[in-house]
Amino acid sequence: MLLAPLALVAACGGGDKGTQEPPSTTAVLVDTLFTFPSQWSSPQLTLKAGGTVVFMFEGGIAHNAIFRLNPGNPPLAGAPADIPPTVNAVVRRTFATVGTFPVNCTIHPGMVSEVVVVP
Ligand SMILES: [Cu+2]
Repeated sequence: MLLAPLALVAACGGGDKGTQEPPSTTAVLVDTLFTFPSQWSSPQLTLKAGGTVVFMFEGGIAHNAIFRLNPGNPPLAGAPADIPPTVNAVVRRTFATVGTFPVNCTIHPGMVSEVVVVP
């Protein structure tokens, strides 16, 4: 099998005029994740520290959310409390700690998003 060549953009740092590039995504204080039948509505959210994710559990299907990829691992430092299996309800979780937190529904393999928490 042939792999398509990647188009790479050379990033040469020669043009620095003393300003920093803004972040590529906009961090917000409130964002929403909906449940589609077996996936989250977005693969990634960028949240300001102290912000809230509103989890909209819809469609009559039970989903949960744990904030780590491996259910056997202990919770990540700074992660909010896991959300137990939930049907047709709204659950909010606050992310107070900077870091990257997977959002993993263990009922549906591969139903993973992540919350990137920035200062
Ligand atoms: Cu699910």
